[in-house]
Amino acid sequence: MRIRAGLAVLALSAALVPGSARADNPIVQTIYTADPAPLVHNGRVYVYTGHDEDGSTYFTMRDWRVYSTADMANWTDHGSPMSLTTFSWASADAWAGHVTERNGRFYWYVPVKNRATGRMAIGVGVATSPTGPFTDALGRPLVENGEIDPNVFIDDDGQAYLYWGNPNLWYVRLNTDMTSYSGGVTSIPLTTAGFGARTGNTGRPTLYEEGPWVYKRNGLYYNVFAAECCSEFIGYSTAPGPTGPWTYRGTVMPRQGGSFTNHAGIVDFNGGSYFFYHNAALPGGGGFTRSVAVERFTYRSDGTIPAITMTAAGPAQIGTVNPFVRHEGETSAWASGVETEPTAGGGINVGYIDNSDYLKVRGVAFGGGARTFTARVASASAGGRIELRLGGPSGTLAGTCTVGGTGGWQNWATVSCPVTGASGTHDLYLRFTGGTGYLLNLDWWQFNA
Ligand code: FUB
Repeated sequence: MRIRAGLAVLALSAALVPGSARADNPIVQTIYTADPAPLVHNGRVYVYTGHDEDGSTYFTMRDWRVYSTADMANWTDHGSPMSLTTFSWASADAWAGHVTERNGRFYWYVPVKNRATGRMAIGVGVATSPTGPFTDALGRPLVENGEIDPNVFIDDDGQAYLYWGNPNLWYVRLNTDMTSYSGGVTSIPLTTAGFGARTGNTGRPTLYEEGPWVYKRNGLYYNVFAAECCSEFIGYSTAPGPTGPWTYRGTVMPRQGGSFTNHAGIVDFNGGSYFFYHNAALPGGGGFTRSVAVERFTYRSDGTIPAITMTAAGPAQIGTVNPFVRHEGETSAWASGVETEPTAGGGINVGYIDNSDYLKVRGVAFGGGARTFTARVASASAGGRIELRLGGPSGTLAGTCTVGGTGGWQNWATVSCPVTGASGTHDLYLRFTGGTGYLLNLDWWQFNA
């Protein structure tokens, strides 16, 4: 799949961020992503997403994806560690899931269509790493009532709750194994006091539509959800306990961004609070070709959530990137024109690179200066060049590495070239140039001082 940073992104940037030259939202530019579920683990934010297929005219989704960051600006693509094929009993609809960690295991709760019943059911993938691979924990659905969008919250007393639902809102109490539950499937009453009154369409009594995101902060329980389809906005309710009673508190994110759905996930990381959502910001974007984005926000002193607006800039970077250690090619703030793919032998590489494609790495601290640049590359064609530019894809040229053919797209070789004028902190652009057709693949890069 090939999404070019074109007029749609520039138009969104101009519309949402007057005067801003940065445009690092949405956080994934190589494919369409949806339904973000963030998880903080070991100093990184992992975001688990769905994957809208190119040209989709329905929620045509076959696998899930994982991305992570340490600085909220540069995101690493970890590929697809779970798909419909993980669940032998599932036939379609790899929709909005949620990952939680317990006792060193990562549990990925997902809604999929049960082939046997034709209904939506909740399956559980399990892994020992946040990036998988995930396997089917049960070999069957954990719970099935035709409804979607699972979300798990583990309270301070260790009791875990699985919430889900559209058009209703349900929960079960999970056992500590996270793959079974005690007691029955319980309905959360959708009262207008709890979830707001719908003014317009349909027979639904409240604003609640789908996509619950339940968490606890300073003793208060929050349920942030997609409201009042279609199009959806994001609203929220609070409660004194994990099962209610809920009180509707208002809008978190208004209708914006060109997708008729939205889907929320919230985490605190490194002293900041971050709101993940999706929109239609990439070229070709729409209700079935969505993209995950993120904003930083601050709770009000009374714990209420301010209205959050979509931006094309995204959050400020935390810290800087050290160029003198190895970086994966698939870690960037913006990837223009390229794709990622599994690398033979493991990992991910950047591929399908054409003339003028580029990768932006935000906030690279060269300090007193870099002398050389080294990259792991492969090319089944005649190769091309990697231009090292500072501040923009046409910014100051600090070096050019020539890449020749290596005899295959997975035949890897190391190339180096001299660097001049790279000192201080800059956004680094790896700009690829050459002839027609695919030029080269990039696995990793590093500068030397
Ligand atoms: O992505 C498919 C569905 O669209 C999700 O399950 C809902 O939350 C909505 O975003």
